[in-house]
Amino acid sequence: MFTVYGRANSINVRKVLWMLDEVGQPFERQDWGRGYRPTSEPEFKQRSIFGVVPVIDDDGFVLRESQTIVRYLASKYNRADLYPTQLQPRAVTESWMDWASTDLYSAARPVFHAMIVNAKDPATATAPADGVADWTKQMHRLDEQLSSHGPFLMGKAFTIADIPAGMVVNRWFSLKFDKPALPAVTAYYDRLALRPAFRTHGRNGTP
Ligand SMILES: N[C@@H](CCC(=O)N[C@@H](CS)C(=O)NCC(=O)O)C(=O)O
Repeated sequence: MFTVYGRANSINVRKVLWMLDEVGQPFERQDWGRGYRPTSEPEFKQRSIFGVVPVIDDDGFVLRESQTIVRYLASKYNRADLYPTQLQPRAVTESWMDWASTDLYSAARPVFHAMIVNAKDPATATAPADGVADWTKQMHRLDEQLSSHGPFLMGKAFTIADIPAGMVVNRWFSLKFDKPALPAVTAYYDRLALRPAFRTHGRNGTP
């Protein structure tokens, strides 16, 4: 039995759900986290003392950290096409994942929190200008990489490097604020949407 502990609207849980579908791993999911069962409950904390989602339980093997789980699944299914086994391309893949979950996501987070998590009414919430400026700077970097070395982050083919970035790109296009034209990112968002797993868990109407 493979169980995912975490609400399906969390960006970190969605990375894992996307990857589960990419590799075809059957799973069940339990709703934990903001708006659902609190992760402070002992039943959750015995799986992760940090009290954050996602956590997986693969036949008794418990693991936290969304990106580690994505890499675990790629390795479990021997998907060298998604996660290169050669040292250097593997390291570059990981560098894109790290960048997306640190610099890119950290820049997106204040805007998301202002417009959705902390907004009295998300329909009328406005984006904080300084947050938009920080996020836009990182999105320009993504656009530059995709236009010069794309169409995916590792070049010709989709890899797990695209999962954390793809989730932030979905958030970028899902939130309403003035954005510069980023042609390579726009094409990337459409290209990712050719993947059923991204349509189900990423570009599914949820920011
Ligand atoms: N580094 C962790 C971060 C996990 C995290 O911050 N999860 C958020 C949701 S995206 C969370 O659990 N928030 C508290 C909650 O939902 O109760 C990962 O990538 O798995």
